[in-house]
Amino acid sequence: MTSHLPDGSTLQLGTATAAYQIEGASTEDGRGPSVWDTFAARPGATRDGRDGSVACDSYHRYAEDLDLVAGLGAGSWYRFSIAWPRIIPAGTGAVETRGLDYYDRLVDAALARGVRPTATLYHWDLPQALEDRDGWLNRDTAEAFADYAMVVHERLGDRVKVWATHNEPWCAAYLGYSAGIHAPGRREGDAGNRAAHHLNLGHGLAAARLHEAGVTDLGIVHNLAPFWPETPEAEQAAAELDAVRNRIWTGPLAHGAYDDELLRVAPVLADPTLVRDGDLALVKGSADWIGVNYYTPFRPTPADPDVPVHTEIEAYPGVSPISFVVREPRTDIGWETDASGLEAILVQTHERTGLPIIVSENGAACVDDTFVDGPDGRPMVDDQDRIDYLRDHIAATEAARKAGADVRAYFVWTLLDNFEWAEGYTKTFGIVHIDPEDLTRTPKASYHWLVEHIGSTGS
Ligand code: PNW
Repeated sequence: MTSHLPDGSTLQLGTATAAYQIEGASTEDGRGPSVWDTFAARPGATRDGRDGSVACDSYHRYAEDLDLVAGLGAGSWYRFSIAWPRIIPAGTGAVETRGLDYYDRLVDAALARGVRPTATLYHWDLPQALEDRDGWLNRDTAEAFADYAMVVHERLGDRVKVWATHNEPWCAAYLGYSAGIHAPGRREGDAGNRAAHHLNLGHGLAAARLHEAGVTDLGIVHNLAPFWPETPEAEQAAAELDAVRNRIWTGPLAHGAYDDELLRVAPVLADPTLVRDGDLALVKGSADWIGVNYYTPFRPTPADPDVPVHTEIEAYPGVSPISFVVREPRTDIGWETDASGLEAILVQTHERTGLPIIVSENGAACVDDTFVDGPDGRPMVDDQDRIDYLRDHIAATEAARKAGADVRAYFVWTLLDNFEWAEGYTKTFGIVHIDPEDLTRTPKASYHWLVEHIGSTGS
């Protein structure tokens, strides 16, 4: 079998985006509503009250965006996601050809520029019609996901060779169904655990069918994170968090099972009406690579009334009450910066799965209010703090490779300042600035830094 993954001789670099965060055009060409359209319309759901209906308007400006990706260097990778409600607007049933046509144009435009596309099938924009039937709490959603995956593959599979099923199903499950801070905004105790199982199942069902259709490089993208206890008293909680955040995904992939500690923390995962015979066997060995999205380490500490309980913890009814220490420095979104956490999670993921790894997202929200003259004389964001973050994390990725982790590629989150979910447009992760009025794209200093870095390392 030919593999289309980077071969690992050097670390390949690229950038990543997600459909709802950049496309806009949310009612165009027959796109159905998604849970994020519905959720973002609720008062208070996003920090600035805004949604993704216009976003970066990449639905119309994708050619310009791909010029920017191509400008990063020869053969650079572009990770994008496909909006399920553009393809099957009601979640199941009728296929919208105009939605497929859009991704067809996008992929052709990428290839024409020498950009290597990798597609993620699900980055949280569930068709609202499926949420109306209980979304990821309904096992049928997993089946519907596999059907949708096949429709997309049938159209794009001749040109897209590296695929991912889900992006960060942890967020979709726990932030969506237990913490209520992401769509669909439900706060229903351990619903997150049940949604998580159906996301695992959806991945497994889609993987079986995609492999049968000839896909050789199918992955899944997780936001795995290191949990570093601050004190010996927090060790138990750290292990429990590692179970619900990390091992709930890597266990089924590597062993076809949820481990005993996870089952203690999330007993519903032992319920045979939820986890049916054969579900986890389907997931075992189903990934050809694993994506790791990394931003920050977590430092659990015994519950302290003066340290706010992180939203994380509200998502896990079964985990011992704890707080998190967040050290300096922090990015603009409040997440601690520590590149050694990336090296640690890559080595741990290698040990747990043995799979080729892609750092499928890493980047920093920065204040972005310092301007200098750009190469064309126009003002350019001087985001030295983002450059420092990226340099240190790329170095940590190289360190993980030296330590034996099979890391093939590193994708910066993200190409464009975009709709940052519950934060609206208030937090910017882009290496390209977007003018809020007319959506003009202006590369930041970090973009130019990345061009030079890719040029000098030949990756
Ligand atoms: C990830 N949290 O999202 C996503 O994959 C991207 O779409 C996103 O833009 C990026 O990271 C930066 O946030 C997350 O609250 C959003 O724990 C929120 C959380 C985690 C991940």
